[in-house]
Amino acid sequence: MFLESESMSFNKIFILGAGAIGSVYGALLSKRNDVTLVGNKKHVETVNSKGLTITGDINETFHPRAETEIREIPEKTLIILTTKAYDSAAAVRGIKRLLREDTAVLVLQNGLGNEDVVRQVLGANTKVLRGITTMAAEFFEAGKIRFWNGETTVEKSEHSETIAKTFNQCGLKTKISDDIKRDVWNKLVVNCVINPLTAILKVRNNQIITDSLKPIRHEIIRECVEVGKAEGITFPDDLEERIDKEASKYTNFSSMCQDVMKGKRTEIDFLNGKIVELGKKHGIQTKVNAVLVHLIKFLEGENGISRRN
Ligand code: KPL
Repeated sequence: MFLESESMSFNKIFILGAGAIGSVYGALLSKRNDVTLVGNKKHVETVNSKGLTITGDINETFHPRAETEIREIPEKTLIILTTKAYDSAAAVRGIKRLLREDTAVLVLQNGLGNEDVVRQVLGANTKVLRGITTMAAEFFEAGKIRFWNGETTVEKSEHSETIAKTFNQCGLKTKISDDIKRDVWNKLVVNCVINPLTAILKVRNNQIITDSLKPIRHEIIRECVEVGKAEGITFPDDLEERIDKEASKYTNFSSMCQDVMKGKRTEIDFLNGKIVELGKKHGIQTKVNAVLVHLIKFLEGENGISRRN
């Protein structure tokens, strides 16, 4: 294990699951760090041959390394997990035997409970940290991503100062949370509102901020907050206004909307599905969230995705 005061940098950073968001982190971090993106074959080949072009809030081509799997983990490595939430267990199972005592794993995905899944697979000896991001990204095609800047928040731990410094140095605005559970829940509510509505309606995030959808948005939030409070979470009083304001800033297609449009499985089970699950545990009605889960599963079914996969 290395102490923060002894060393304030990582020898190596892997982006495990280099989709839209992960690729943006990898690109920006490659400005000053040895970064390898781990992603699908086509993306990896394009990044290695032509580079990774990020447009939107920046306009630049980067040249991180790219591989389809991690073969070796050097000392002082940070692994940023940005796979889809449902792929977490399989992704980390594949690297378990390569982990070192000083490897840190930062779980930077949407959804609730992901870090528990990762901890369960990797065991108590591996340092697993939770983080969240308000950045947004669209995967145009292999090697090309569009990006909306935002903020990264990481859980307090022995690695957090190093992570925050490493990220901030590369233009990724990052802070350390004083209550990561609260922050994860607040991001969860944002996703529970934006992701299924945009995916069902096939519109950009800011397009759901209409008066006609206000009762639905606010009912989703009300149910989430009731369940969250039963889990011991505190929320700001003006959460509805905050989410409306935040969503209206995003002109991107949400990750769930992109998944549905591409015929891919979504993260619904880790978002509104978790609200329904926890609602049952606490005896709280979550009818609107349940309807959204069913509608998204219908769309996944239309895309030929079996829930057993
Ligand atoms: O996390 C997101 C997502 O698309 O999954 C938001 C914050 C809604 C940005 O699109």
